Amino acid sequence: LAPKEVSLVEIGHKWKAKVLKGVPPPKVTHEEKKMYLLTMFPYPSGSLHIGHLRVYTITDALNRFYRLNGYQVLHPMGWDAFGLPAENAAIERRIDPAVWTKQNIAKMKQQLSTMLANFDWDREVTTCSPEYYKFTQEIFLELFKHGLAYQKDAEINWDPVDKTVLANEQVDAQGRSWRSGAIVEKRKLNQWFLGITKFAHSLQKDLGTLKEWPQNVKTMQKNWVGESHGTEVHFSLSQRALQPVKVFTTRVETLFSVQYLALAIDHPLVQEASLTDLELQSFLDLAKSLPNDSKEGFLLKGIRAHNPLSHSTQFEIPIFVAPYVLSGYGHGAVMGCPAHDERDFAFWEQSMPGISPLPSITHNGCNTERFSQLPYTKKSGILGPSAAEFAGMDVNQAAQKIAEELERVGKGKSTTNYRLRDWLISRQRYWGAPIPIIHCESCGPVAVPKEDLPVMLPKVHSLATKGNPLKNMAEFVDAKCPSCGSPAKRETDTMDTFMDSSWYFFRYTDPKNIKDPFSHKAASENLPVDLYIGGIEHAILHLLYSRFISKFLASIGKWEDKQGTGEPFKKLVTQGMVHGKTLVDPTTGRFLKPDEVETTSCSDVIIKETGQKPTITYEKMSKSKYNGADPDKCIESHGPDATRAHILFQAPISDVLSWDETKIVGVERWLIRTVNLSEAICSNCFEFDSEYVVPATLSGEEVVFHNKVQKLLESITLSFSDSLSLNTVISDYMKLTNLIEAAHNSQNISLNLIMNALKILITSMYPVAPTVAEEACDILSKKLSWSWNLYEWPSMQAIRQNAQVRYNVVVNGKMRFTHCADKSFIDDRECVIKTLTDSPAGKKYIGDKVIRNLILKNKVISFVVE
Ligand code: ANZ
Ligand code: ZN
Repeated sequence: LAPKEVSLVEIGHKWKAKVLKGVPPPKVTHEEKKMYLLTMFPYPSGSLHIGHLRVYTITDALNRFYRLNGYQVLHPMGWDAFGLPAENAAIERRIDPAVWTKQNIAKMKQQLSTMLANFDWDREVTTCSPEYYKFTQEIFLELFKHGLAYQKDAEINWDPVDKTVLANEQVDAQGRSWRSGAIVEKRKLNQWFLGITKFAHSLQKDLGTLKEWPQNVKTMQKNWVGESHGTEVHFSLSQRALQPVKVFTTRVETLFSVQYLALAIDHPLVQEASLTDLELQSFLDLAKSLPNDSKEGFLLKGIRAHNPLSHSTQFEIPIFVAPYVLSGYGHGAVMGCPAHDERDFAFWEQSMPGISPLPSITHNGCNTERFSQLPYTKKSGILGPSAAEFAGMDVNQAAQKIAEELERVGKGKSTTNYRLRDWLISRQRYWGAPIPIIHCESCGPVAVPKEDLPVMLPKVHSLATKGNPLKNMAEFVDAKCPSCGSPAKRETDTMDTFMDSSWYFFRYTDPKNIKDPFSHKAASENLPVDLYIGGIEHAILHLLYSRFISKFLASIGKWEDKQGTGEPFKKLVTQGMVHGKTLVDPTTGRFLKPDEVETTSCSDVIIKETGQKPTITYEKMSKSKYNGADPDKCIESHGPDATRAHILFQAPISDVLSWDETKIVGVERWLIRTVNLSEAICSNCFEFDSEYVVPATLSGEEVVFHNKVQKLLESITLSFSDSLSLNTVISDYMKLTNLIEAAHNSQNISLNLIMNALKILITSMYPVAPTVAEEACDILSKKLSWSWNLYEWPSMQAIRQNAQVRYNVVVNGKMRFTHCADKSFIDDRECVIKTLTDSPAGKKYIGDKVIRNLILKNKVISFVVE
């Protein structure tokens, strides 16, 4: 092929306008062939980063693939536009967050079009627009109506930098804010919560139905919900006026080894005792700063507890206050079994000197000495003599019998506990959807009537400080009680932005609805989402909240799914991160800027100043490491098609992608070759039969060619529809290109068959490289005065039996060489003799000798010569 100047950038520009008009309508559209392809909508932060480019390339390619296959694809896009980043940026720049957000959306939309991402823009949603948040508020009010939105005083996580409350989920294990990184403080405030725990069981159970979710995400969800089956046990107290202490245990069979009770620092009993006990007060002050795994304890004086199944009537169990007991879990109280639990053992070591642990589970039912190594935490063994009438039972049976007995005497029951807490949605910030509630002195919190929605977020002239300016805006705060008409105060908290993103995929199904968030019909027809693609960073919160809201909306009849679980996402794919090439000076350990290095003539990278080689690694992109990549620049210098193909080619979609722009030359060369190949094949100027179908008989070489083409087509098709192995799609394209090039050079394959294969290549490339595919299609159509529908996925054709036979050629009884030819080859004796005696091997073994006889039998050609 003559190399030709093809500019992928130019091709990209040339076709951009056309491609942007929308994906061409597929030829066949079956009502039942529907696909809801969802990609996590971005924060309008101002520019697309390379991670966005990656995920939108994936969904865009899939979108085009499914349309070419005749699906009606829903491929919408929108903006998760409320939230702190916008607000903080607006404060810094002293501009209205609404204006800032709008500018960013415009810019990012432009970038999306540059990368040729084809979204259903007529379904665009922006969560900060009143048309959208009106319905976020309506959904809040539905929750309120159903008792699932409520206010309570809560010890909350206060982010001192962003000056707002954070959900537990937004605080990391080190106690830092997920956003600002500040150490979070505890404060007590009256806050709004959503009753997600009412759905805890279904959130846990239905994970089992999500067959097409990655296991790691399901495990994270499961742990987050933290369902735990156990028993509630009531311990009565020596001060009989007091309520018994309830504990939650998953090991009720250890009841006879309880040696103390431990209470969380805000347990009601502790709070009450602290009113009169100064020592306890100072312990509680100290406890606030102790780490969670601390084994400090404070013995409550003058009060003891009684084991509910003990035959002794004495109150012999001491009660401690211990920070290791979590206040939010179970009943905030633990029955301490030093002999059988690690944490209790550690506590006992520190706080109960001189008392030995009392195991109640034994190896064989009598010999407790065998467990010299306490604590014995295995859930197996036989209950020992201390277990009264349960002695001799194995642990599982004992657990059941003890629970039954507790229930019978009214001192306990089986229960299920969850780690999941209700969702705190109050935010004391401006840039969010106002909570649509009016507080009235006589009626309490009252819902804003539906016809008064949205509660508009008032404009602020300058957002000078962090915190909530709404509080100080009398015109916002002062309102009339919708119920009794007396003067009342509007709620000034705004909603957590996870609330906005928990239902946006419903809105996409019916984005223009002005009456309701969405219609029952539109949602039920389109949901659940067939394929949801997004970042692993949303594996817990966003997905959990979305599942909750979807289930809630299903439970109140707003939509209906075939499975009846209310699960919103059928298949989930988490795309991997993009890491940037990071250069480090090996002597100083300093991160190097790209312009501090150069490439030598022997293509080594060296540090300009020192001539040393830098250490190269791939790491999470960050400004301080100078390893970021700008999607715009890449598209500008290589064109959108090459950029997209490069992204897909470099790594399987769920793996980390190590971004190295220099490696793009490979796909660039391939794309140019496809254009050149189209030109070259056309320049033969033959009459291509536009009605061409692969004929029934093909030559042996043609069969081989045909089969290879079909196998590659099958592999490409399955990669898109099944395995989502999009990196191998690119390598399959390359193989197909090589195959066609070789066939074209070999001259043994009919041009019609080659042209047919070229059409397969070009159409199947379209999802990834739409402009190059269209350019190639254009070349062929122009030169050959026929056109084909590029927008129809090539149908797969049967693999042909290979007609080639390998014949063994025997000369005077000796097997000399082999010859490949059609089955029909031996039908023509003259042709056999001529072909074989002319072949190089034939010349050697037969030469000019006289042929006396020729026997043709099966795959053996036998010469008798003299
Ligand atoms: C007695 C016992 C004996 C326990 C034993 C364990 C082993 P999961 O599985 O996470 O639900 N627990 C209960 N409430 C607690 C609280 N508020 N803070 C800290 N720990 C608490 O754990 C349940 C177990 O955690 C319960 O079972 C209880 O200790 C403890 F050999 O009760 B166990
Ligand atoms: Zn009122």
